[in-house]
Amino acid sequence: MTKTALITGVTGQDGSYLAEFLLEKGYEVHGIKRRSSLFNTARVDHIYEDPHVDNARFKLHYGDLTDTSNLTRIIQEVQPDEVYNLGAQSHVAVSFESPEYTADVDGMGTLRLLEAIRFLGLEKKTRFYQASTSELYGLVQETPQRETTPFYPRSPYAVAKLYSYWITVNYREAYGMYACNGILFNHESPRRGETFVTRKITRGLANIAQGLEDCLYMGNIDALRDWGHAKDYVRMQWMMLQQDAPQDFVIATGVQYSVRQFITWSAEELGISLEFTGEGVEEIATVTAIDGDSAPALKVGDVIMRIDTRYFRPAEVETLLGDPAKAKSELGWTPEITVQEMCAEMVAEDLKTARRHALLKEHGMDLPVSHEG
Ligand code: NDP
Ligand code: GDR
Repeated sequence: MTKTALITGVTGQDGSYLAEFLLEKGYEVHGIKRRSSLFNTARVDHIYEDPHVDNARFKLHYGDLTDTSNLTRIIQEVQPDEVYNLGAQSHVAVSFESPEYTADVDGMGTLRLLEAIRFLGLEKKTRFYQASTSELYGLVQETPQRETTPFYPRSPYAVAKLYSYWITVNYREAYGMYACNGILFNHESPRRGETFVTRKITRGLANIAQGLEDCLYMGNIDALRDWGHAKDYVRMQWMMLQQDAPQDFVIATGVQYSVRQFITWSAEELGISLEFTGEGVEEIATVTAIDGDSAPALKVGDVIMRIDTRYFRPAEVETLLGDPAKAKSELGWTPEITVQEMCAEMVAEDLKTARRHALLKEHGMDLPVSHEG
């Protein structure tokens, strides 16, 4: 029997990898996309199937996590075996600027989905995955963080996700639903949104190397994160829904590095050696050597990173380090891609794009480069 999955947030980083993964497993995959004035399906265009063709296994529906009626209608139509709730206003810094919207989408959105499943009498059929987050640990109470570590959220995003975590547990306990939380630590890829720190760095440095930008402006580069690859993490999202009983799991690598270290690695992938000097907001990174031909626009002595306080957050999560022991012992899951391999892949992809843009620029076809992030 072909299984049917519904993914909210299918146009995002994780949604696109998960859709690919489930299609490979033979699923019929439905995704919810938002109505937007521009196309927003770039991450899933390569798996798009013409809905007019018989037996299309990948289908998109317009919808929004703020709209109960459309969520209920889509679930009724799709009758999913599995729902993956990946949709969210997922940017922590943005959540301070749009706290109410973030609460609505990231908190109430989860309740709307769970209620729709229950209202439609699907609570014994439909399994539910909630995209929970290491941001729940916020001001960390224990290191490394595991399933039993107390939460202390530090942003409107994390507080909204805390509601979603507990409402998922509650529907499991109250209605016997197969509902579980994956408490995922940061995971990245070449498909990562451009304003998250890793992608901002790999894209920014590739652009600088090719002469499309001058300098990377960063926030708190002392922050420590446990970074994995999104491909490894979506595999685990699926595994969590294939067990005899629903449980919550921490998904992490168990290793942490600073944002500064990620800048150093990314620069090295471009053949650039950097020296960090100065303290606090005065800190800068200067080019000390250049190897190879990836950075034709740079010379020794160029300053390519500065601190801009506008990227500081009203309350920061300084350090996160996960303990994936339970996922390993109970599900046999371990990450296959290291953070250094992931960084190399991200830089290579962004360099390809930057080279194309530099070529266009050389021929008088200048493309605007967005600096926001
Ligand atoms: P992205 O930001 O890449 O994707 C978020 C998705 O949610 C996009 O498809 C976006 O649509 C969609 N979305 C946003 N608002 C709404 C809305 N109102 N209604 C419906 N859909 C909406 O996130 P990731 O793929 O990185 O993360 C997936 C999930 O996992 C998120 O819930 C995130 O909070 C959580 N998470 C992520 C981690 C990470 O490190 N990546 C770690 C832990 C948890 P559009 O494309 O139109 O913007
Ligand atoms: P995070 O990811 O907040 O951990 O949330 P992000 O990549 O945005 O920040 C990581 C750390 O880097 C610091 N930082 C900067 N961050 C950004 N975006 N831009 C900067 O210029 C910058 N300079 C320093 C941040 O302060 C932070 O400490 C991500 C999201 O995917 C969430 O949805 C998810 O739940 C968590 O990871 C786990």
